[in-house]
Amino acid sequence: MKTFVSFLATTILAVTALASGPAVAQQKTVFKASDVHPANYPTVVAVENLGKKLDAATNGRYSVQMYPSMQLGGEKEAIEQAQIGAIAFARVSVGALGPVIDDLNVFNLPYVFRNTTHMQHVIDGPIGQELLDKVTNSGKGLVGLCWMDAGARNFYNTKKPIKTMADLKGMKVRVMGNPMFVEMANSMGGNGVAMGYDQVFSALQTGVVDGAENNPPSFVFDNHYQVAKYYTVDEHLIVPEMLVFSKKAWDAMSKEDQALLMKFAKEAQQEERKLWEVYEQQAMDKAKAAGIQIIQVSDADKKAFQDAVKPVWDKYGPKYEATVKRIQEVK
Ligand code: GTR
Repeated sequence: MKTFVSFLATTILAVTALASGPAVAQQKTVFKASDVHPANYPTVVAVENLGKKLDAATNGRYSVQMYPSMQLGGEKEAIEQAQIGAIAFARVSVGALGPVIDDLNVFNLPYVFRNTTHMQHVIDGPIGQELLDKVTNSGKGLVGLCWMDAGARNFYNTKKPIKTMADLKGMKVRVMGNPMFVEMANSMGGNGVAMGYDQVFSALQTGVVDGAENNPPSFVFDNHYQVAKYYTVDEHLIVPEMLVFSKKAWDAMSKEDQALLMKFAKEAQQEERKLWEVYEQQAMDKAKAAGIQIIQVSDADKKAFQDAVKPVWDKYGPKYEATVKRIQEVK
């Protein structure tokens, strides 16, 4: 017995030494992160920088490996992979997350924000935090870390300049995989075609769709401008993005490490915004230099677009009425 006790004591000591010694300190976790956008895109850079900070603050216990350019698939795939813990970070549009966590769809209502500044005030404030928490508490295997800016979305196409809504008539327009957007495009006279982002370039090129809709950086830096020569600034959607984290990975972290990750995520939200402003301008400059015809919709015509989406509001608006009211009250 004595021998056994002393054996046990020695073993415990050895394990403790191991636990506090270099062997455990060197245990490393590399978090996989997925983004549909290429290197240098604001969302990609912000998550990479978050990773560098996490790496430094944890002495390399945690680091981030970014997989940009849809290397791990589109956004639907990224969300699913994060849910099962195959990857840790998915930076995705709220357009793609809405079908998974319905509360988020309030941000997918066309023209719900007055402008991008209004949207920023909403995501930076209590409503933004509540929706991040809704994701975390949804039981869907995700943690809502932070928001990211994605400007306003505009129509572009391979056929002709869209100057008024009538020009959209009968056009096959790719939208994100969310029924709200199909109905939005249809209510404006087009034919909404829901499709993953990974298929858009080829669909435009082969004529499977006539057009799509997105912000200037996506239009330009994901190369859609090479095939779609007409870009109409109508700003029908201002949809922010979210950086979500796998609940599985989250639960395996200590409270202290979780707090660090949250802190760096909040910093990433602000960093991405600064990068975004510059990138959006660069995208517009690049589009102009490439000879893209940029059509600015007049205020009167914008009103026509806005009026046209009434059926979308009639169908989805009532469900989000209370939040919409609060959004409208934000200055
Ligand atoms: C972009 C957004 C992506 C993706 C894409 C799309 O603006 O950054 O996350 O959602 O739009 O249209 O699918």
